Amino acid sequence: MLRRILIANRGEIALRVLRTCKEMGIETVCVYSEQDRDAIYLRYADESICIGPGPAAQSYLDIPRIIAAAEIADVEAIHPGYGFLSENADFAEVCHSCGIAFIGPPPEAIAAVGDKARARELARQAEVPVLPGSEGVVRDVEQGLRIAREIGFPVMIKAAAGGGGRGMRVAHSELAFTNGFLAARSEAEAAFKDGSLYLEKYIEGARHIEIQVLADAHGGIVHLGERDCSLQRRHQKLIEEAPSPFVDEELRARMGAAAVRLARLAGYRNAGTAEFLVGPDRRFYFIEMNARIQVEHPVTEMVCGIDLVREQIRIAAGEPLGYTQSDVRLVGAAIECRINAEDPDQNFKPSPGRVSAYVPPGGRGVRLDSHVYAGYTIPPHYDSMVAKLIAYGADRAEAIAIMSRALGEFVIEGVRTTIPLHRRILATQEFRRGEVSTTFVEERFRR
Ligand code: MV4
Repeated sequence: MLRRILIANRGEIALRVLRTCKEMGIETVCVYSEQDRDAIYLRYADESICIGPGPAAQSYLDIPRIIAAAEIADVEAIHPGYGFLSENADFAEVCHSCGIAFIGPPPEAIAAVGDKARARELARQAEVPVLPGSEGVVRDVEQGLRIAREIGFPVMIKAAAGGGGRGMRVAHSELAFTNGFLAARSEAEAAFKDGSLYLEKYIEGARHIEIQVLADAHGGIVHLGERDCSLQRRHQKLIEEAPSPFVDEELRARMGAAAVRLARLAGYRNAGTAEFLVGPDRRFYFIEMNARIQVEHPVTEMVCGIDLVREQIRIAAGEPLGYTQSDVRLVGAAIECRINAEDPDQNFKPSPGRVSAYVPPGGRGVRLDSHVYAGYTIPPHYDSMVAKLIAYGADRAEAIAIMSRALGEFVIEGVRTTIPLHRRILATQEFRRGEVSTTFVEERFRR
């Protein structure tokens, strides 16, 4: 087993990874920016190293600084968390060449699924359904138009280096296509330094459902069921749940088998997530694969009783999974609300600052993943997510009841948060019936 791990991240996920390391008897090394000096998890770590100023480019995204810290602290492995360097194939490569295990997929697998056009081709080869679209990237507007006419409007123009909704455009007509294509290209070039684009038929009214997979270094691959992430606002997920109220045993088995086939063909290892769109007709289409632990992983942990970070560490250490698909049992229902320090009255503008009062919820069925404490100052430099509140119940109705109760208890003062928005969403009939579309929040909670 690994003896000492560096956690190359911050906030709740740094604490989340640290907790599992402690439970496994693994020593922890945290790195932090000058803006994160007061982070609570630094007090729990065996060693903490400041790696630079607040801006992530000079700290959490700076590969040489992180590798230097890892060598000084003499760690055997690096856990990248999510965001930052977690899906950077070059970083994974550098780790390995320095004799440090990267707790994630092999660099080749990160690169293969990180190119979304390539991932689409891999999916096709693995006989995983994809939407009608381009084969690989599109050269220019003319070629794009030809393909768009073939597949029929509306089409979606997506950045090969993108994902998570960035650099995407919907085109409903030929004229809109030309404009959208050029706009998406500039956006992708600016955001990812790669203007490569591909096309997909645009489907409306789909649910966003993702399958968690685990793959060891010995050919063992399992899926851990789905998470329903349909409740989003501007591509930011608000609420996730497992299992999906929309997915039955049969659909789960088919989507799970598809995700496993893709992982096998991609030479995938460690934890990963295959994202699908599922139409009202229950047909599913692969859209992209995420090569990291995801923000919403706790809902899967709750229903399958598996610590995903522990599995990531064991896999990176070369251990076999030790169980097969038939050993995986999903029990109960879990819901996660992402609590952001944002002001819903000011178009969700970030609301950093000092937390003057903090009363976390607790009790039966409640899990709170957060690094916040009373007196903590939320720095303005980073993502505004400050807590993940997870409720677990015997079924969805119980999970909703526990979540509503916990949201009622939760007090965060000094900054604006999305807690009141979550209370209102949980109170709607639509959410309670499990009938929310991806446009629900924008339509129903606009002001
Ligand atoms: C789509 C789509 C419709 N058709 N692709 C959003 C996140 C990114 N990973 C992919 N996304 C979408 N891709 C095709 N071909 C609609 C979305 C989408 C969406 C999906 C789920 C939940 C909310 C959404 C909001 C806007 C767009």
